[in-house]
Amino acid sequence: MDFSILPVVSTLSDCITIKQKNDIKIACIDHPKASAAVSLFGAHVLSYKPQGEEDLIWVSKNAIFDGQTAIRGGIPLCWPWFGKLASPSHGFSRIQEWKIVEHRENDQGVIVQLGLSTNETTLTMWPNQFDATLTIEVSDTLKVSLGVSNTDTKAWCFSGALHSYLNVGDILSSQVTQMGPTYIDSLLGDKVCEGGDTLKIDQEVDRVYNQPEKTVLLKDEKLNRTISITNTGHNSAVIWNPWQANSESMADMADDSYKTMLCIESTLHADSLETGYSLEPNERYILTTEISAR
Ligand code: TA6
Repeated sequence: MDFSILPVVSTLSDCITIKQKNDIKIACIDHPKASAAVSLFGAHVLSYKPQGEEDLIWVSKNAIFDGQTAIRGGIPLCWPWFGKLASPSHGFSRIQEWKIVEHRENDQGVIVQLGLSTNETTLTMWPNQFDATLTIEVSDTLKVSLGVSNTDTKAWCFSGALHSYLNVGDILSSQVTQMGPTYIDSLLGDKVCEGGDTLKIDQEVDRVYNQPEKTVLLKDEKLNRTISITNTGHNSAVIWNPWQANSESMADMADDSYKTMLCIESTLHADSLETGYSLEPNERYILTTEISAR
């Protein structure tokens, strides 16, 4: 999706312009090394194009930009829980309005940091005090870091993910390596399974790989590139493609969406809200993903 053509709301710096898409403000970054787009609704990365490269990030052409619905595609920020452990699905961060708290740029690239803290709405869904930042570093690679601090007087538990939708030329001529030997298969009632090193996607897949290598590789024959995904702070890497029937049944996916996307997620997975990572008062936790193409 081309965000550069949207109407300008304001100019933040030489490289950062705020644009508007329906009800959403989008920070558009344009630097000689790469361009990128980040929605302030959800702190949701929507695009990352290194110079001369097709977008590494996929956004559904039917995505809804109404400032209430989670955007389909990009890098949804799932926090303070991953999946359907509570409502809303994947936590509230991706449906909250974030603020730009800092931005910097030089000839190496651009850094934008967004922030979100406890407010009346978050307290109705999760009774804990927090301070979260999402730092987006746009350069020869895209680095996205979620930092969460416990500003409460008690410990709280969380899980989460940087749920990247990666753009592929053709899913059937793509393959994934370095996901590790074992996975929990959500399509088989969370059965623990063993898999081979090379994963070809030719049907619906929804798996939590619990021993991934630090870097996962997505080889895309059609676009003649390999996307590299390097994660830290995670305990697993989730892989998801809804395939045809689910794409057809989701209002914000086009029928053939599944052919050009694959989610490879930097995930801190937990089985319940109570068994997530426990963060003490004044402690901070950082979950990252770094994406590049070669
Ligand atoms: O990360 C995989 C997953 O949890 C799938 O089970 C699938 O439902 C997907 O995320 C999308 O979730 P969403 O709430 O965005 O529709």
